[in-house]
Amino acid sequence: MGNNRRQRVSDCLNSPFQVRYENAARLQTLLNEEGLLAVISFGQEHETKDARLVTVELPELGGNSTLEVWHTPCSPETGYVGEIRYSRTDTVLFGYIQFEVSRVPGMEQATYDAYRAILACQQHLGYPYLLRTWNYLSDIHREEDGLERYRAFCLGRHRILETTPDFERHLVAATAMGTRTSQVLIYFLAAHEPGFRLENPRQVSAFRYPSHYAPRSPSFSRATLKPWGAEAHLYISGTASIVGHETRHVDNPLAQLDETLNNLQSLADNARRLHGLAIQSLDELSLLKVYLRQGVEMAPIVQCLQRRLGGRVPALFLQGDVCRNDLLLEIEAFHAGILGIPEKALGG
Ligand code: 3EB
Repeated sequence: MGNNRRQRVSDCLNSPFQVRYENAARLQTLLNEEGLLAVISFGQEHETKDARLVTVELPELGGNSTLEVWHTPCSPETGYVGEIRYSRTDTVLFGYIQFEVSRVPGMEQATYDAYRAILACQQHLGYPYLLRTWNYLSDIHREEDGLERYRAFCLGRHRILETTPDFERHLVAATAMGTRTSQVLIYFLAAHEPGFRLENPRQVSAFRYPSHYAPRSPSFSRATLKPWGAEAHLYISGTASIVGHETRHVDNPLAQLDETLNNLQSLADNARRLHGLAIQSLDELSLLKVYLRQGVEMAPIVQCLQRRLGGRVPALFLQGDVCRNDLLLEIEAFHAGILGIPEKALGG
């Protein structure tokens, strides 16, 4: 790909990329396309090494083999900065880091170091603001030196992010999910300008969770809203059946799904009220990614989703270990929409 970034400025005035689910049989074709910012595959890792390709090693459910494809009208440039592989346009930076965590120095320090490498890459290339992160952690519930690995991850992430200017205001949407492989994978999206941090009035902000969940609270926001000209992207974090800061409906997957959808609706309402994002109901979302804990049956979840969303939103189902033991499922979402006038500015 080299340095031939043949792009017209006008191409990137609105959303710099679009996201779609496509059939995994298209992988080679996609990798030969110029306008590919990133492609995320699921399940087994591929032989092909490409800075635009990451593999989330979680089994896809439902018998399909799906890719998440980030198309751009530009020609991304790819490369390395330190341990980060990246793909970028003039507007956005996609990057990832993958590593083994050994007992020494352990998950906290490994997370600290990984995020330090990400921040350095962002600084070096000039995309200082994160918009969203995905964190896939091996053995997320295992205890090491008396601390669950997810909690050690939270410690390391907090310790590095709190060194950045105005860090709570700039917290971004995230996913943190357990995998059954040995490596940790973190991938991210960053830009020249920050997005807006969005919280959910039904939920205590994760960065304000009481300390019994983790010695340092999880450093993420419920969503990031990023205006791109007259358009906007809404990156919604992994969202679960949590009201206030407590898990609801322990052992009841369908009730957890219902509560999760209530949370997603409340977030969408907040994006409309505060920023004028043109979204009324969840069936307008662009994409969903549904994570089910092992043993949770998929068919009833699909039925219930169809009842509430009418089956109009493309959804990908993965099996993963949600980071709180009592959560049976989690849903993340992406929405590309239009910005209008915020209701709050109209007195709404
Ligand atoms: C929750 O709402 C569920 O630590 O980055 C969801 C998404 C969750 C991201 C993270 C954790 C994270 O607290 C867990």
